[in-house]
Amino acid sequence: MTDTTLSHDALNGIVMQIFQGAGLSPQNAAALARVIVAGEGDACKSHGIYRIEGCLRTIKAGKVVPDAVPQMHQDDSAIVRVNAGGGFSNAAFDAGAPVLAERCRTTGIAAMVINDCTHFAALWPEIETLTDMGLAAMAMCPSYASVAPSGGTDPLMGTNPFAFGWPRAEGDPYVFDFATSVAARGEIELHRRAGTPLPEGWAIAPDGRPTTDPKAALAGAMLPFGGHKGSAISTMIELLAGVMIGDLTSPEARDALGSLTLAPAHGELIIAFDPEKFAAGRPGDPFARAETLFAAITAQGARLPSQRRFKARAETRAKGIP
Ligand code: NDP
Ligand code: PYC
Repeated sequence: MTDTTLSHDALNGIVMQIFQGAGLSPQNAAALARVIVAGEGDACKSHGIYRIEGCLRTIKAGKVVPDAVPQMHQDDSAIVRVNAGGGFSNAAFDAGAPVLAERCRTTGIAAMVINDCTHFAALWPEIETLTDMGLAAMAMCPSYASVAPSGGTDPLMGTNPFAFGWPRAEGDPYVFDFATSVAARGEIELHRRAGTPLPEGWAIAPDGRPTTDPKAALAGAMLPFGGHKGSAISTMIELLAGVMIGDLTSPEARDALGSLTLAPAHGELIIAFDPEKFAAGRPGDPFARAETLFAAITAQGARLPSQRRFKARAETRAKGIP
């Protein structure tokens, strides 16, 4: 490491110290530090160390339970339920993931429902936890109302992230993780802080006109990716990871919090799949067939999602995080 870089471990120690100093229990501080350092280390700045400040403001405002202990509720079904008890989602995920994986290996498919959590994080660290266990997985959650439906002008949906992962025997898993808005709100906030304009097509101002001004975008509405298609996927996330799991939708989360400047509270849905169980009795090995598909994508010069991230991770592990 140099005098302008930190190792992952060193940054993790600092972030842990900051959160414990703000009153988070060691369990919650460790879970938060892990995803924030992972974000910074993978050059995902919209969910890296810049998020510390927002988490601290959310703790100070009394909107998150700093020493919450996740409570697991198990029955015989394929649904593993974890109540975060008003704490951050990350400790709840860490508590439920091994149970989810075990249930999935038995039944072929299983879901984890996280309720009553404050959520600020990227989803790919969770997806990678499950792909590391040899499972395919998807994760999704609402956020708070900041995105207009396609054809509308008022914020209603959240930036609702959607992530998927497929395990690979060699090398990094196949993972994508994106906001269902054109870009994450964190990207707009980073433009605001840097004083740089947004690319066109990201947002509309409060008067409904297109804007490249980050302040006007934050006050107005962000736009869904892919027009009506992103809008529909975002609506699906409101239904599955809000309504269906008995937790808040994005407009409800905004109204409950009364602000778009603190981390929102709602639920999250994670679904795990055992590819070998799904493919049983069918021709071909699912993992080998997936490799054929990935090779055909990259043979065209296209890159797989997360390749930029994995490259950044290798670099920051070798040289430190700037
Ligand atoms: P990006 O648009 O930057 O990236 C989305 C995905 O597309 C990534 O997996 C990325 O991989 C991949 N990708 C980008 N360019 C290419 C390309 N040319 N070819 C193939 N794949 C590509 O992300 P977003 O701004 O939409 O979201 C950022 C993060 O914000 C996510 O991690 C998400 O979970 C988080 N988020 C969290 C929310 C919450 O409520 N908790 C709300 C909204 C977002 P790579 O990283 O390698 O570029
Ligand atoms: O970047 O859109 C976002 C976001 C919202 C909540 C957490 N991240």
